[in-house]
Amino acid sequence: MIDKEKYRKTGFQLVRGLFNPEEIEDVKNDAQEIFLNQLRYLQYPTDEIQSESDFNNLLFRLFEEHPERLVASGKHIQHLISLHRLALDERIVSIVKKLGIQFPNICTRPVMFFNAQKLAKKQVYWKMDPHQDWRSMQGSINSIVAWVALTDINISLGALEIIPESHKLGLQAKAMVDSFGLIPAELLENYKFTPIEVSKGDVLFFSSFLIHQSGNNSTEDGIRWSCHFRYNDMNESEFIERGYPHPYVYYPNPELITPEYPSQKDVSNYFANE
Ligand SMILES: O=C(O)CCC(=O)C(=O)O
Repeated sequence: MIDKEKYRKTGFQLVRGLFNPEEIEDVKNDAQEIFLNQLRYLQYPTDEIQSESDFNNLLFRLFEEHPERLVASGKHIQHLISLHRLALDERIVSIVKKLGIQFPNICTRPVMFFNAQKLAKKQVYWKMDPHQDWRSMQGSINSIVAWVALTDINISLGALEIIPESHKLGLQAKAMVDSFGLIPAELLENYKFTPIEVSKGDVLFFSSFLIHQSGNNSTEDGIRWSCHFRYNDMNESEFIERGYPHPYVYYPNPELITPEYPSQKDVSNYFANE
């Protein structure tokens, strides 16, 4: 049940089983299929995959041997149609409205995370320090984040950790580091994080001012799959008054990433053979 009063007090609302496991598996399978295309192309032994851990180990190998292919695949995963559909799903939108957003709008593109230390060159790519999302969003004061579990996530897989009621502290993230508005360590001395263990399909809604951090994925070969959506309220009066700031920048690389590609022949061959 959605309890707006409790949400306003605590800064979060956990909705168990908002999506059924099959719907969630479809989204994760799409992401894995993108990686599998690269693994097959490189002739990794994908036929021998029998478990999640077999798949994960091939992905760790891909990152070691061809990090640029893993990173590029990860970028395309952010554009999955199934991921974007989830962000637009009426079940999410209606809850965001019940929690106080009158005219919900997408704040920024959806993101999918697949966190494991073995898939990251920097800590921020698998474990985020305490931060508030509002600092990067700069949207409406009632903006909301929906954090969707794409797999079961317990403490050892790095359950998200939050500080209940910390949204009421207001904007404490003064500086941006690696695209996140980090919280000064002194402030945290007086607070305790609460880990939120979730099952696939559960959704944690929280105020963009709620202080949170990644838990520690301490598993040997587990990947912590999740996706995160952010919503503004286009009817919120101060957002209107501030002129609807939008801090995200998105532009294409001006270089040809595959040099000399495509030749005229590549293009005419494709259309000739279709
Ligand atoms: O999933 C996580 O561990 C942290 C994600 C997060 O905090 C964010 O995207 O703002």
